[in-house]
Amino acid sequence: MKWSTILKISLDGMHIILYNGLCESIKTAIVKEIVMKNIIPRIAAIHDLSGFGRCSLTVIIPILSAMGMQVCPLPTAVLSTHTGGFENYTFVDLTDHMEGFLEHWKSLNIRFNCIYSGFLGSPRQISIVADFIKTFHQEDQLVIVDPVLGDDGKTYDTFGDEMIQRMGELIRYADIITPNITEAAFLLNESYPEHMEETKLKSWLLRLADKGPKTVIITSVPDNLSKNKTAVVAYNAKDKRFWKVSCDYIPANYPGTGDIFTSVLAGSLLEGDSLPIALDRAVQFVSMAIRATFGYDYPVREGVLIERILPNLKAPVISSSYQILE
Ligand code: PXL
Repeated sequence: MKWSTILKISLDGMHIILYNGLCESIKTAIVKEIVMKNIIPRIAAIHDLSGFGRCSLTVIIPILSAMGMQVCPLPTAVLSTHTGGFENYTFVDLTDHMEGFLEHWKSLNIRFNCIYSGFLGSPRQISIVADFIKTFHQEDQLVIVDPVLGDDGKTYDTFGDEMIQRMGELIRYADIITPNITEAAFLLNESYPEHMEETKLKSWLLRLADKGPKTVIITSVPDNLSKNKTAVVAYNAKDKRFWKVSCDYIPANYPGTGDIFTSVLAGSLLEGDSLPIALDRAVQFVSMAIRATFGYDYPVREGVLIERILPNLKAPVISSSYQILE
């Protein structure tokens, strides 16, 4: 970027006078700071674009934009709808185009504060995403891999054993992973659990952290004590603490809620929130989205009405319900 452009976008009149009085090395340091840090946090979002049904990029972009982040989509596939509950959808696999994005962005020296991947279009995309993470690595960057594979004990339509196995390779590169309980079971080669005792849950979190990510978050965990509750649990290998956020279970399985959860979590962490607060905000937002939708006779496959509640992302955190698991 040219000095003049940086001055124009980042310094007002008063600061320009001060700036002009500085020696060249300090000027260079200021420019470097502005360019490196990104005035607006920037996220590379590696997900599919499903035209209808509110999931992946169609919820990720509005949520993170509303939270003040710049989203740069690297689409993995383009579909007419998502794969849950629709038939005859079109699916355009973009595997052959992803390296072109990577090369072009590299030539532009784009810096990302966060890399966030989700639904991938083919097993071959695993190594492309791993390359992307290595190429754009920088200090203080957050790498989030949502290992999208399935839900309710089953894989999504387009995935099989190869994708499960290769997703296990990709999570090695992540700082944070956010599988739901079905995906956690797939990654650990375990069967889908109807109940989950705390000791077993902790051992799953630790076994996933052993694969590389410092923070492991499992969503949609059935609550042992109450049929009307579900929970999100997390383990942070840095301080060795376990966290849990419970919420009311609403009997409708809306698509896209995993993408919504991880987007709010990412935005919250990039805003500087602690892990338990970010978990809390993400759980509260998903619950609010489900409640905003459930009261209507609205087709489940069309997802939750985030348009109604996006402004809430700007509200301060009001109450916290997270617990530490001893
Ligand atoms: O939200 C997960 C997801 C993302 N993308 C596509 C999907 C699904 C879940 O069904 O089908 C295309």
